[in-house]
Parts: sequence; structure tokens; C-alpha cells
Amino acid sequence: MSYDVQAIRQQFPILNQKIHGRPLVYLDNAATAQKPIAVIDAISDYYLNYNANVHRGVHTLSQRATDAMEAVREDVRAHINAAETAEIIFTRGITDSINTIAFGMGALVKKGQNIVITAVEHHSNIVPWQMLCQRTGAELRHLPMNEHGEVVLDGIEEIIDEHTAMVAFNHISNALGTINPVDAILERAQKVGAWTLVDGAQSGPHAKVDVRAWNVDFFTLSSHKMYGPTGLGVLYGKRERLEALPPYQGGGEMIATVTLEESTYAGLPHKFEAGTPHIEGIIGFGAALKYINEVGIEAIAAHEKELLEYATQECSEIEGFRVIGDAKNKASVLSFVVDGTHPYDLGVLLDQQGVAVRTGQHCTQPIMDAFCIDGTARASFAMYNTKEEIDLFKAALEKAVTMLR
Ligand code: C6P
Repeated sequence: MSYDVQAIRQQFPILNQKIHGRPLVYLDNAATAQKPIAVIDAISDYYLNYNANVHRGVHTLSQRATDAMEAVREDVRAHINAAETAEIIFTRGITDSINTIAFGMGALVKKGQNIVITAVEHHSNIVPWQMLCQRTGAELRHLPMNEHGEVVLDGIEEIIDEHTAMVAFNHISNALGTINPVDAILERAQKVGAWTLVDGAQSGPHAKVDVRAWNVDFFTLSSHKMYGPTGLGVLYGKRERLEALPPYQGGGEMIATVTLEESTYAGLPHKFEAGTPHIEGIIGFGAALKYINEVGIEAIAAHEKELLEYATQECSEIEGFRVIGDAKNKASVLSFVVDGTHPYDLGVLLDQQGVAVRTGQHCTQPIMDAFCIDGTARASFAMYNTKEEIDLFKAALEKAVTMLR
């Protein structure tokens, strides 16, 4: 069946509106994606019909809510091919997931060991490791980046060595769109026995991931970038790794027994899920996953690749337009500057013409520093974007550039 983008757009009512009198062209999907009706309906169905706390009540509504939430845990397990549902932890997002692991590893990592990231990380995969290194005396290292925004593997044997405790990196860069060489990095990390974590914030909506094929220790997803609700993430961890880590937060639900003196902890996944979870978020995320699978992640990726190539080619005709990050292997993100203009001004003038892009550093200051720029304007594509929208974007950008020069 051919890809029916107009049918998909009908499932996203928010797209059908005008901004400053112009049709909305939403190209800020790497920040957060819009939500299909199926997600909105699943959340309102929960509140209209079975709102209750989970794992706590014998009453019918609580059991229905628990069943619905636990069914999503199984859907996530199947989606990433984890071995068991106990390895799927619901968190507040990627940031929360990475902090959970970095905090827990504080009990295991020692001075003399090192943590390895890459030069193309989001701040949420830099700062928690810096904090871990400050606490433990471990060293933070990184795999460098070249002028195309690609991770450089030369010298990987020296950087990831037998003292490496963790290698943590993103699958796809949010600022550049670079698809990182996951297999090669994991292979080296696994050879020296380091733990591994892949940040799937930007790959979740664009690529199929099989955590067992990768044999990765931890993998994390963000619901709101995958057409689901905000405030929710997934942390996958291999059972033996999660069991080796202390819990990140204490409170209800994560315990087995509590006395006023001491507590013992619940088993997986509850050990890492203190407090009432984001129940409606999880239920909404289940609907989002179902919708992604109905459209087909490969079909979505192919559609977005076409959009990226078209946008890159069209916008390159604008004088002074420079792509930031022209890796061979890229997904869905067009980060750019236009000589003689500031990205922020471009963002404001694009908005006035109905086009939503993100501007600034994209929580990746080290990448911006390496390119010697203050920031970029970033157009990022999703399953519902069209070539017609890219034409509108290009025309709006041309106008903005003319106004600013
Ligand atoms: N990037 C962007 O506009 P949270 O906020 O915790 O759900 O996700 C953080 C995060 C981690 N890693 C990567 C690769 C990301 O892209 C993000 C979020 C958004 O690019 C908001 S800064």
C-alpha cells in the first residue's frame, strides 16, 4: 500500500489550523511530536471510564487501570524485543532514565575507571555522567566528532579500554540528525566488558530497535517524541544489570517491606518506579505505539528520508544557507544557519509565516561550540509532514532571509 500522508494528517487535528493567518507547518518534531486522535481518545477514555490508581486497589476500576497500564508494558517489551516485561521501567523521560542509571552506578564505579560518551550528545547524556564522575573520581571521556557531525571511530581502542565502566551514546543526534555507528561502538564496549546505554530519544519515532540484537544493557525512549504524552519515558535494562543497581528514588510501590528503621525493595520493575506512575501517559503511549505500528516504522522512515532529501536540496538553493551536520547517515533533522542572519531571528520570522522550527543550541552546546556557532535553526520531520509544507517552509525562509539582510 502506498503511504497516504493525507489520511495520516486527518488523525492529527492540531495540524489543521492557521498561525498568524497562515496554515501551520509544524517542523519541530524533534522537540515533541503532535498526538493522533487515538492517543487523545485513549487518555479521555481512561478519565471518562476507569480513572483509578494502579497496583493498589482490589476494586474494579483500579484493576482495569492496572491491566491497561501493564498491557502497555508488554507492548513496549514487544516493540523493542526485550526478554521480559520486568525489564521495562516507566520513567519521566530520557533525562530521568539516564539519571536513574548514572545515579545507580555511583555505587559501583570507582576512581581509575572511566565513562565514555560521544561529542554529539544531548546535555541529558553528558551532565549525569559528569555528576557521576565528580562523585566517584572516575574520568569522563568522549569519542570525537568530525566536520560532518559524524562520530569518529579512529582511536576507539584507546578511548574505550579495559577500565571503561559505561559507554553511553545516542542512536540519532537531535541537533544534527546523524545516525551513529551503534554496532561498532557497542562491539568495542562489549569487547572490554563495559556496560552500554543507548539513548533512543530521536530514533524511537524513526527506527525499529531490537535491544537483544544489539545486546545493549540499557536503552531509553521518550513517549512525547513518539506521538505519545509528555512526562513519560521508558528505560529498558537487562535484568542482571537492573538488579545490580540500587533504586534511584525511595517511596511507595518500590518496596517489599518497610519498618520505621529500614526497608527492603520490591523486585523489577517496581524497584525503579517509586510513587504513583503517569498512568494516563502510559495508556496514551500504548495508543501511540499501536498507531506507529499500524502506519509502519519502515514506511515512516522512508517517507521522512524523502522529506529530508527534498528539504536539503531545496533550501540549499538559498544564498548563504549552510547545513550543520551533513553526515552520510542522517535521519529527519535539518539543522542550518544562513550567513548574515541569526537563527533566533529566522525562527521568529518563520513563525510569523506559520512555520514552527526550533532555534538555539538544542541542549547540545558542545556541538555548537565545535562548529563555532551560537546555534542553528532546526527543521525536523515527522510522519505527517509533506513536500508541500517544505515548499511553504522554503518560501518563508527565503522571505525571512530577505527581510534580515
Ligand atoms: N530533545 C529537542 O528539541 P527528555 O526531555 O528527557 O524527554 O529528552 C531529552 C533528550 C535526550 N536525548 C536526546 C537525543 C534528545 O533529543 C532529548 C530531547 C529535545 O531536541 C528537547 S531538548
